[in-house]
Amino acid sequence: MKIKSITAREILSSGSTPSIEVKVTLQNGTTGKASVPFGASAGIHEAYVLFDGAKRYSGKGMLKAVNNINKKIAPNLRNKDAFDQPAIDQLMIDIDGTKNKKKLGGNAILAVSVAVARAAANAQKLPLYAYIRKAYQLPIKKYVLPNPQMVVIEGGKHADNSTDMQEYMVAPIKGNSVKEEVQAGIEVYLALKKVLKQKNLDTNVGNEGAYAPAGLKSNESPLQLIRAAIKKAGYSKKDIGISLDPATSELFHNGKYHLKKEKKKLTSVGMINYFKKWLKKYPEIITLEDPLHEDDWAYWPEITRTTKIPIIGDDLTVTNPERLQRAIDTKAINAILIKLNQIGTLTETVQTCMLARNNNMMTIVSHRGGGETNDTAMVDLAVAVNAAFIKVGPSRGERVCKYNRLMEIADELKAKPVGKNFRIIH
Ligand code: 2PG
Ligand code: MG
Repeated sequence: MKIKSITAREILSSGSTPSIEVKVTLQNGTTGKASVPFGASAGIHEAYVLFDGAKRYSGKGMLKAVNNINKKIAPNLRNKDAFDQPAIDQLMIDIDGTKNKKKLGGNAILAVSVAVARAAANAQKLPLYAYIRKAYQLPIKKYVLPNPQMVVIEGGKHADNSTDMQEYMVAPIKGNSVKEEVQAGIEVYLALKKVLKQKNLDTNVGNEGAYAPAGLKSNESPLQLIRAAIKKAGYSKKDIGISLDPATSELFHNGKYHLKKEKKKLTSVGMINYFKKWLKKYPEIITLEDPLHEDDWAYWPEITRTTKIPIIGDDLTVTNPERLQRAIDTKAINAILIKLNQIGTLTETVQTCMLARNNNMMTIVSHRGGGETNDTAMVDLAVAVNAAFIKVGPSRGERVCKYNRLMEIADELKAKPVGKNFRIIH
């Protein structure tokens, strides 16, 4: 099925900055659309996000990327086979010619990549998740759906005056149904609002729709507040775990991890010990993402070896198969965060997911904290690869559309979430 046309437009994302929307039309008239997000605490090894850098939108316009799609990508992809996604993606990688997709922009390439996949899925009358399995001939038989990982308190680069650490999440793991797990997560989020109000803390939300209260005493206090909220909502740690993403690349300057809230400067070993104390005190913590910075390769194996929970690479691995291979070889992590825009094509993203899977590593597919859109491709990807979790905020339209898509797929497939067995590769 040949591609007839590709058109890109500048749209708005949740960060009140632009993003790109692409429409692909196939020769039989079938269309597919996609839009792409970007991060606030993006890792330095991610695919390049091409912003205009001029005056409009404080330099964050995306007209250069839009132009690259309309003028450089579209003419080269016209008449190419939309059903051959690996070839489509490879062609864009070749046209770009740089290691981090700097010339065309990772944002431009990814928007086209996902829009082509959607058009192809539509032409084959398949939901996107089923098309992804088919297009890459993934050797996965059953559908085991991801649990939610809901950001309920946020700080760091996602909010002013909150914690140094970026994300405190609740992870419902009861496993009966996606609907029940989403409901449980939201009920805890709403209970947390009451807990915060009782303590005279504000309930304004940050970039990802999680609370971002000023005046928290320490980086540890959210753990106590969330523990109280889980209880208040009538759940226990059997139903709901806590997941953390301190996003420590953002805390690391001049050789030390800076915790401003606590006036502490820690070494890598100090940071590891800091988290180990938490893990001991809060056994409900079930996953820990980016406990060390994106190039702290020497210390990652130590925290992974000496803790019992999944240690997730995000900025460390940036959905990049080469960086994941290094992490596998050095035993730096035992779980990986997946973001389509970190690497910039659907094909490379699926490749990274399968590399993780073949090494017995769970995957968590994630939203972005800079500018999100209403695109839900990340959910279909998570379902296609049997990811263990989807990490998404609990409020704001660009977040809840992801949970709504997951619940829609659950109804369609009559499949259950992975629940407590999230570490097992299904
Ligand atoms: C993260 C993400 C998503 P950002 O660090 O995991 O929550 O944040 O998109 O800002 O990099
Ligand atoms: Mg992260």
